[in-house]
Amino acid sequence: MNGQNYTVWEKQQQAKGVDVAWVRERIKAFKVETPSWGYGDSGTRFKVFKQTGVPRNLYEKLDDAAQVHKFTGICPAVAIHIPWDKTDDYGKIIGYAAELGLKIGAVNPNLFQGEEYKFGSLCHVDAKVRQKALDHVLECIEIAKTVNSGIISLWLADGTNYPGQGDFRERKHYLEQALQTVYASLTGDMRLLIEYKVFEPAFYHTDIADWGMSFTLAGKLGEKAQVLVDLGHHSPGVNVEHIVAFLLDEHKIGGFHFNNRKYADDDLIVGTINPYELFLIFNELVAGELDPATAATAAGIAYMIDQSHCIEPKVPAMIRSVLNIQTAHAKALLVNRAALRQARQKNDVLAAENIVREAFETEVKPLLAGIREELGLAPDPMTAYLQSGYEEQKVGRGRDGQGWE
Ligand code: PSV
Ligand code: MN
Ligand code: MN
Repeated sequence: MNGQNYTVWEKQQQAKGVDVAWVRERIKAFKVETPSWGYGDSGTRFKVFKQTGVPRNLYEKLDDAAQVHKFTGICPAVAIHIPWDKTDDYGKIIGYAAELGLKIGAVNPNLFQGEEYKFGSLCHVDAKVRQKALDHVLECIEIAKTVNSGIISLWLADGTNYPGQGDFRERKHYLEQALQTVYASLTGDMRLLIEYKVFEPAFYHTDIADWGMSFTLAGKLGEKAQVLVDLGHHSPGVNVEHIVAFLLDEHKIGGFHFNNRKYADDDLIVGTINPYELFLIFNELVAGELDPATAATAAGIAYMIDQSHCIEPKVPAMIRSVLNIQTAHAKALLVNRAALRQARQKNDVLAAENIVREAFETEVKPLLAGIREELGLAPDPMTAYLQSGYEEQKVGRGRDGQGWE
């Protein structure tokens, strides 16, 4: 679309009651965090497909994340996972990140890979294992303080495989006790985001299985504890946008883990299978931003990607994810809220559905390209990245700690 066509598009939107200047401002303000683990090797339960040139340490993960930020302009923070990203000098990490225009985002404890966690971590029957898990979370809080991160994203793999294996309520009590200590260690503006997941790795029961359980735990702790919604952690058919709206209204949504699901926790590129669902989630978030009663909670939401690409090249996969998120957000900003309200008041079902769907069907590529150019970015980040030569240069890292060759 050339400039003249864009002007026509803008006029059409204005005629529909869309405040285009506001839309542009909101798009510019939106940021999404990428995960350090999304740049490293990953695989399925059956095999890890090793790629050439994957980062071997946090510095190289930051190098890759910096590329995603360089070309999209909206990813200045990188989430870390401990111990995957453990280092003996976090000061150096912050400095290196700052040189790349990045900062460290959420700190994710890992309570799922130790041998001792075979039967659980914070919910384990053995007090020694529970203490070890708790110490790890407390260590992560200290790391978060060191790297100036305000967020601990807590996910437990705890659960059981068979009826009778565990005492649901006893495990819940263990968890509540541990979370009290965790919560008491948060300082300043730090927040604890509690992630839920319906199943996996445990198959019979999961100790924090759904948003209601995260919500209850967070509610008992206090304001600094909120729910983290990971798009891959629900049963098929669950209305995630409704959960989002409900949590927003309760001021209890603290963050997102974006990814794509078809069957379960697929962790693939967000927005590839069901872009309409992603848009509908943003539709609720934008509505929440516009409502003075929920605006502050909406503004505090940490938007994060939680993906592990195992068959596709990682940096372009992350760029695609970011672009899909930005597109869904832009489209949600185009919903004519006044007209939607009127249609709802009249119970005009077809008009209401049409207003929402029309925004989704609106082409936003020229809008986004124009905004990027205004910000000094290439209008098409994917093409620009692929032409930059970084993918080829990255291959030179080699493997096995040899460094760039
Ligand atoms: C678990 O499935 C999860 O969504 C949690 O957020 C973990 O920290 C992450 O994936 C690990 O990839
Ligand atoms: Mn997650
Ligand atoms: Mn997950």
